[in-house]
Amino acid sequence: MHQNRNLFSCYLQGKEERHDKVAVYAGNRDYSYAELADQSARYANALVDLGVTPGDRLCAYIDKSIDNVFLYLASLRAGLVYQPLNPVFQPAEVDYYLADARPALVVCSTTNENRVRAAAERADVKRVLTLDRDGSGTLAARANSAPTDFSTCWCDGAELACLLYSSGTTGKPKGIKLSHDNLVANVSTLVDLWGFTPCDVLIHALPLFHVHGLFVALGCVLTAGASLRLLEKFDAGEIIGLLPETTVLMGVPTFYTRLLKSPGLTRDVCSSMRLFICGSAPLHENTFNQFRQQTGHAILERYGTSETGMSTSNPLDGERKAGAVGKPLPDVLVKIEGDDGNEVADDGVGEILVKGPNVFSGYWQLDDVNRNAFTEEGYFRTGDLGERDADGYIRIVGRAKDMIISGGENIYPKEIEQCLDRIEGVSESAVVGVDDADLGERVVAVLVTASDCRLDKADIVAELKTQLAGFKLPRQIFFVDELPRNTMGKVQKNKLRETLNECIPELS
Ligand code: MCA
Repeated sequence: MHQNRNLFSCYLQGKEERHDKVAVYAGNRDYSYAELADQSARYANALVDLGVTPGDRLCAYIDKSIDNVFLYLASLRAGLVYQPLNPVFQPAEVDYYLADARPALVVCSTTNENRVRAAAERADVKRVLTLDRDGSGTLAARANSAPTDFSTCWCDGAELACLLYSSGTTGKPKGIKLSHDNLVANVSTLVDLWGFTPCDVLIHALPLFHVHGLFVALGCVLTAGASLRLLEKFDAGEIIGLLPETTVLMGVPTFYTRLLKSPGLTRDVCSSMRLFICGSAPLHENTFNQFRQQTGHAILERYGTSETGMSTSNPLDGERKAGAVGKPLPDVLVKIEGDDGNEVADDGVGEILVKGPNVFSGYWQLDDVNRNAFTEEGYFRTGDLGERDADGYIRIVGRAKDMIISGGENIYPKEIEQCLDRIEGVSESAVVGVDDADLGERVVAVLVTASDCRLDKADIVAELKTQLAGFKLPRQIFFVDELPRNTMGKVQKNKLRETLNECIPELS
């Protein structure tokens, strides 16, 4: 009989030799691999008792905690499709995800329970249970009294493990279907490529609802039988304090710029570190160089998308080039396609296309979109623009899609513009990302108002706050008489961005 291809097996199944080893340090406790197995079994039993069955979606709208890790593992073990949501989403945003994915169960914090119950009712979602950061809640209570043995759901590999959402030019988030095979293939490659061993200790300060924190950081550690320190969120001082007992850090560029600004980041505190990895947004060459000078470490930059997981990486051994995201992973094919549909020559710019076992099978219930998302040969069109140098290293030079990356979070202008356009007195709006030393890009809104209307910026933000998560809110708002348009009447966002970058000072 062939082996179970459930992602959980890759992490823990039948790996008795690592049972006593610490898997996670969280708060002032540590959790062994055996405890992860037991606790995830309890949660899996609780889920099955609730009547959910393999293939059902489980929406996790919860804060980061060790119980969040148990729940994620339980979802895999029970054969459910894990749908994580950013816990800072507003009810209006949650409505959409519930209506689209139709989960069998939503797990949320007690604070959000009433709002989620109302949203669940609107979307005809039957079960709402709670799980709080401190390990309490109605689901936690059920798990606490459940048995610690559970037979992990058998998978052939093609079954969905996760449904992650990313927005698009229309402003409507799309569900990304990731199978157990997609996730196993990518994490296994990364563990080898980045030289993970059971001796590694990784600082985990990323959210647990994105590819980066969930599949890459947590995934590499569990696959390798290493350990991680689970931090609630990024805090530069806390991380610098932990570096002497750490071997790997994964982060977005904002982590590195903030670490450089903090006191105490020296070669000495990094002496046990073997690897700093960066992704999710472009790492500025200055940050790479300054970090190297101050710590002696060349940050390893890599590139991925939610649809593909990781696709390229700078090498563990060998030159890590500043401003480059490295070469395709060993089992991944990357093509750079020009406007004419042909592959471009070295140093030519084109769209990055990706094919391999890491690539998702399509967007959730969006057959029309899926037809254009892949080429005839099965390459996924990332929408990112790149070029490949003579050594085979790829650089990301732009995005074909109208998207802002702020602090590693992807933000879609359309979604914000739609909210702005609904405000009385706003005739039209354009939202762009301008350069920001801390976040890489920050959200800026430019508005045209009706001639007889004076709008207050604070009121606009207050109105947006009721509909959008805080990280999407414009940090600055400008009023103009008209938006720059091309001859076709299309708003020239590039021009707007250039003007704003030239005219407005950095925020302090
Ligand atoms: C928080 N705020 C933000 C952001 N995060 N504003 C803009 N952009 C952000 N990313 C706002 C909050 O709304 C709040 O506003 C204020 O900042 C402080 O909030 P706090 O939670 O304290 O923020 P922070 O701790 O400073 O967070 C910044 C951060 C965080 C550390 C950069 O956003 C982060 O961990 N980002 C990582 C995201 C990530 O994992 N991306 C991977 C996705 P107010 O004060 O007004 O309320 S991409 C991926 O997975 C792909 C495939 C890949 O390749 O990796």
